[in-house]
Amino acid sequence: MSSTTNGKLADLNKETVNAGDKQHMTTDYGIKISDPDHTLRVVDEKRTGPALLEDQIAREKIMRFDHERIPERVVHARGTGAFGTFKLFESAEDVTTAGVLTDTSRETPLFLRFSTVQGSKGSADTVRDVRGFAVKMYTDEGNWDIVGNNIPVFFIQDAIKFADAIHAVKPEPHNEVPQGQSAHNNFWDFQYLHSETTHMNQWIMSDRSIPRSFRMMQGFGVNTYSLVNKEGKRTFVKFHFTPELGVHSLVWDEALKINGQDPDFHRKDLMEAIDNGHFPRWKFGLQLLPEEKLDDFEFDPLDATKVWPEELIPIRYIGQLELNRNVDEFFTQTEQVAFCTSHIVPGIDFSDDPLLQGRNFSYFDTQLSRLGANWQELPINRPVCPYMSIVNRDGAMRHRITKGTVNYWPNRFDANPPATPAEGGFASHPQKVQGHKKRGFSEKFKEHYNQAQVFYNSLSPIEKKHVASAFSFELDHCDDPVVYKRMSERLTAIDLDLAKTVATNVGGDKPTKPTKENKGLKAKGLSQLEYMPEKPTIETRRISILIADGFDFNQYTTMKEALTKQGAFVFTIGAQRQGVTSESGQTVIPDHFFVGMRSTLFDAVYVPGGKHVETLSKNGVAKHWIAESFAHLKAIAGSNEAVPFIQRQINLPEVEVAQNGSALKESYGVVTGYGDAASLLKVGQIGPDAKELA
Ligand code: HDE
Repeated sequence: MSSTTNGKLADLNKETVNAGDKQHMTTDYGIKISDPDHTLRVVDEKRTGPALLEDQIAREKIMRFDHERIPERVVHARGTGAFGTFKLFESAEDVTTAGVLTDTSRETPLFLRFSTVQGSKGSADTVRDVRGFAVKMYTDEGNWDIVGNNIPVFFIQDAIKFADAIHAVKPEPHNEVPQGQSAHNNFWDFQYLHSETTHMNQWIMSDRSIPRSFRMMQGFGVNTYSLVNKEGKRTFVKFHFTPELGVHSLVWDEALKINGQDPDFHRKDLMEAIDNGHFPRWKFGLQLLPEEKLDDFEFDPLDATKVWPEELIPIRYIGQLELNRNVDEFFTQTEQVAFCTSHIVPGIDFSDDPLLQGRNFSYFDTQLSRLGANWQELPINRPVCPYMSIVNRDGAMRHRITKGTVNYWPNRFDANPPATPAEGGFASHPQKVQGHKKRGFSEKFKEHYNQAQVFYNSLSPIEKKHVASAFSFELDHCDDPVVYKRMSERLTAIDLDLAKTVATNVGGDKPTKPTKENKGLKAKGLSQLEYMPEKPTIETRRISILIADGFDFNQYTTMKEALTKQGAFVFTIGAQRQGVTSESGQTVIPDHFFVGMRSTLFDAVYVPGGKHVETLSKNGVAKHWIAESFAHLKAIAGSNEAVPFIQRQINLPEVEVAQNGSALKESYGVVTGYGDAASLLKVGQIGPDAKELA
């Protein structure tokens, strides 16, 4: 969608200036500046004397700089955003009147911000953490924000506990350590003392918390909202976004290394895909629960520490979210965007989900301290539909000018009248409430382990192993025995073997019996292996080709072209960037040289044949590239002379390689072969469809 058809981009264009223009430099009050490089001062040929306070130009520049920073978000400070569109394929008019969910002719512009939770604004991207998935849809009826995560449940049940939960995970107060991770005493102390976190603990210790890309993770609204249809009937709803590319994760060692090698890995990955026209897409779905069925489950559907099992409440996919444009400026767009769970449009309403109730207060409030009273007027936040309140006005940095003599309702002119529901006015669903005014929860909120166990049971063996390793890593970083002993003991409520493994690794007491018997119950949709792309693809995958002087040019170009044709992003990594010469005399300018990059930043590697293998065999970085790619389960391919080179680095006799000219073999994702590169492509292990690739 271009900025002429996307209503929000057109709106932002009104505020956009081009830093590249040759327009003269001015002060902020408009006078042209003749010397931006020297302060007004007392100066002669011999001496540079003191600066003069009179220099309004220098003062403006210095003072503006002094005030460039605003408070970072108290949580989710590290983030990246992009613009996109929402399309509806199927009307949900049976359950809602919301235009965005019923009018299939619309394309609704949106902004999506991804984030991590724990780290500061400058922390690394690939930390183990929940990822935020916050969507602002600029609908014809006002802004609708779904402020979700990539994990469908949350740590706590009551918003009053949020400050404790966040203090416990954030760097500890005495020394501001650790940054960008939850592996410390306070976090796990809190987790143990709140058994309601047990379910979320399983999710965050799974591969879900180290995604390969923002483009390859699910988004969940987490909290329960309501939809209301034209008959006034209410249906509870959970929102789902399922990525077209499937759900994929890094391996932990890789994530740790990328944190140092390229802390911006995820934000660059998103920008790279969008800039190259590979727009990430998510299917949008609803889980719907008619109001009268609220009591039909052994858990309370309004408890945000529980999922709605898909066997009981299937997802109805009705639309698609696409990201198709990067931001023009980080601060005014990604940093100043402000989400509010309370931003809903007619046809959508809240529920009594106790987390949502608290969030509805918190988000608006936090924007006031982050951005000031007029935060909704900021270009990125204002709606694209007409909006007007003669009462909400003034405050710091108000810039809209509202003409007229009255600023209250009702007024003698009938200025700024409310709209009836028939005219599109928002009307809260008339909900009947009952109960006693007291602190606490109803009975079903008190069960904390069932779904945690089902989640663990539903994982594949390798995913389970990763959960055990993740708990072991985290608790190993806790040096208080009270913390790691109690937490490894808590795992007996999930699975005795898991508890034993973790206790052994981290020095917990040896668990002997389960605190909750594991009957092996499983459910759909929990293992991320269920979310593979409908059509396997290497689109947008980053593939490295290693070359040094003497590489086989034909093999290099055949492979590069075939991969590029399939939408992969191919990078040539050479012994030097000045130019690498092939056996047949052609020179290639590599994208990077060996030491500038690492295997971790790519999904696969290819080594063409040729005499260059002699150089590669003596180069520690090139050798490590192959060994590390193998350890991180990447696809590896090689031709001719590269075959024994690859095998030496992998050093596993059971990984077979071809022994003669015609044979092509693959094993453990390693594809090697003799002959031209085109015949290697036929193996099809590095692409979607062997025939297509060849
Ligand atoms: Fe947030 N959360 N949250 N949160 N949250 C914020 O609002 C809060 C919760 C989530 O990209 C803050 O604008 C409370 C659940 C995302 O700008 C703050 C509670 C979920 C983002 C806040 C929760 C989230 C935030 C800080 C417990 C998943 C980043 C800055 C009741 C559904 C949005 C801001 C962005 C940000 C409060 C729990 C997701 C302080 C009180 C559950 C994605 O208002």
